[in-house]
Amino acid sequence: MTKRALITGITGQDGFHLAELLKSKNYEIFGVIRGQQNPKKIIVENDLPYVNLIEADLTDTSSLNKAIKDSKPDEVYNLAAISHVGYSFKIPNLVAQVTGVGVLNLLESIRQSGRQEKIRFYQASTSEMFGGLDYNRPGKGYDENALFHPRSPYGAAKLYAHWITKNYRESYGIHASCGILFNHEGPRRGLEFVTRKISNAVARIHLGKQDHIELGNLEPKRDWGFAGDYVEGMWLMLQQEKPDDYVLATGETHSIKDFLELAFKEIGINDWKPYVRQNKAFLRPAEVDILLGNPSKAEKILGWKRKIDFPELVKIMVENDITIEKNKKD
Ligand code: F7E
Repeated sequence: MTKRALITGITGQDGFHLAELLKSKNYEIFGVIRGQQNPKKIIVENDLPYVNLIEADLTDTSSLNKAIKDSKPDEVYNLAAISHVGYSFKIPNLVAQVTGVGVLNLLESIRQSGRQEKIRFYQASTSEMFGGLDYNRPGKGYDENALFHPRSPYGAAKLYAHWITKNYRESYGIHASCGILFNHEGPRRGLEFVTRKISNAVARIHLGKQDHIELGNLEPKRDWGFAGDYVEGMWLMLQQEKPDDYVLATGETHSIKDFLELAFKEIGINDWKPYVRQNKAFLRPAEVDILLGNPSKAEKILGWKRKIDFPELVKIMVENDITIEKNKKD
């Protein structure tokens, strides 16, 4: 029988990859779209024509109730959030409402739908909940039992969402799982995130459209994987008999300087330094210095493993941006 999935955050990078994956598995897919005249609606309509769009908002419970009622989902994937860590310092209250309490609203809609036993729920938790502090850095990377110490309004809101999801699992028996995902990137990543910002700038420098890039702190290290690999892990979590929480990561960490190095090499530039300037506007009030994940549990229980490694990821992103920028007039 065809399964039905409801995806919040369908306009984002992960929504796109997940919809493609579920389509290949013959799901009927419903995507929550938010906001009046959302400019991303047309992109979803073009790129994912098989997705049924439903207008709703995580902060509006009645619209969520209707989304659940209309889509009658077997699986709900909550990928929606205000997800930019730096921006979350500027609108902390809104981030708490959307990224944090919004998840409670969605869980309540599921609980009160009369179909809670039939629905499996995925919550997009994040490595930002760990905070990257020295005392909290196990040698083999953060696993599901590492201590949490979020360093941003975004991380704190996600931690609330994480715990309320676990709470609904324990209190009401909802089949709810949290994927604690480390950074995952790719051609569909928004230009406001550092990897895509770099791949896009490198492409433009290559084509003579700009001569430098302005960045913030170049020292932080991240465990960067490919988003297409990670949505497979989300799906696998909901296919398990029992709900649980899993870290998805590569088990490697690289600095922004490493990313710059590989990205500029793709266009034949060995020394990236003359092309990079620091702009204090991109510094954050508190930084997460290092993130390294330990995906052993997901590898063992879900049989999940990342396929694309770091150099390949950088290459894919730069090549994609060169193609896009070549075809764009500006
Ligand atoms: O920053 C530094 C910045 O914004 C990475 C989100 O998907 O992953 C993402 O959060 C690092 C930080 O991602 C610029 O200070 C330097 O240390 O690409 P990012 P993020 O903050 O790691 C986690 C797992 C999530 O859950 C989030 O939703 O790069 N950095 N210069 C910069 N970052 C940005 N954005 N722009 C710069 O110019």
